[in-house]
Amino acid sequence: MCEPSLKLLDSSQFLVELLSRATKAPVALILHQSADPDAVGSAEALSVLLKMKTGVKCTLFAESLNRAAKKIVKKFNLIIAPAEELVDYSTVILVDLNNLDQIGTLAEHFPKTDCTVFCIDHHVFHHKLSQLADFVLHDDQVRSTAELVLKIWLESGVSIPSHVASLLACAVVYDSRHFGNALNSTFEHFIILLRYGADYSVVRELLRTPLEKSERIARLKAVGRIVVYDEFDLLIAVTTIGSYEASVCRALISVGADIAIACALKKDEVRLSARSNPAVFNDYGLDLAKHVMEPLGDIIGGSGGGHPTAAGANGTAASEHALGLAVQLLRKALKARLGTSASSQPALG
Ligand SMILES: [Mn+2]
Repeated sequence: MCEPSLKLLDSSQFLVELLSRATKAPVALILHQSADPDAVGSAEALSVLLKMKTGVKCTLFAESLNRAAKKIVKKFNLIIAPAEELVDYSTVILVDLNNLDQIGTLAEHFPKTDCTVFCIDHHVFHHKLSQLADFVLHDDQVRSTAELVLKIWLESGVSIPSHVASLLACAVVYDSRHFGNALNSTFEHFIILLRYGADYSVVRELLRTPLEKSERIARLKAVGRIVVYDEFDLLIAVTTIGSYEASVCRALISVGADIAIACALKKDEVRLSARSNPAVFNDYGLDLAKHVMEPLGDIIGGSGGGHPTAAGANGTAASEHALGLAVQLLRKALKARLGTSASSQPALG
């Protein structure tokens, strides 16, 4: 599928490679499962640029969209193609993801041969990426893939249309959690998008997605099954749930957990999500993607990854077993960072 050596490029080299290959044959832009505003906005912005520069046909593929992404797709009349149409592409761009376990059923249709694979992403670098992609633009020091797409647009010399600026602005605001974890550069990039005509009132409205009843029920049930460990001077909350594992983690962090891990069993697949407050990464150096979810994904026969403070893994283990492994990996990583032993007794359960 790929050339033997992965090429890590900067934004201008990435654009040059992309323009040299995306000329006549159509291009597929592939998004992760439950694609979010960053995935959708980045992919559409990139496809608009490619169409303007080369006239090539670009198609976006995603197994599913989250609620905010659905609103964006509707507002901007975007088209997301069904998985069955992902055939015979010789150029593929992975957007906002860096391993194929994140694309769900699209993986069955992923081109197997003679395909040049580009990847543009800001998640923690995944060790499998070198076997997957030929050309990579990767930077985990930006809060969104959209900021990497913005750099490409600025390199291209083409003025950014206002609707593209709004799409990228949605992505930046969403992935920075409404600037809650923004860096100086996040604001700088956002201001550039405003100058190109991004409309913040539109962005705010599109990203307003009150929780559905089923999600609130999942959160409440998860609280009923919670076990809290008081270790390493941290409150670690773990729980099992049927779905909404990422939402459950966010809820547990907001009510006081330093680290939250939620495990959901869906059919024959187990999915785990983890979140930590920023102090856990800043003060302890714990990277949930690198130290916990990536190794966990390998152990349970699936894959894991994400960001230092927001990560996930899936596989095929029993949920209690997978959750136990996650806690073990977490303890091991914290011990390695602190050089202390700690009680394994639940603080409350
Ligand atoms: Mn993202």
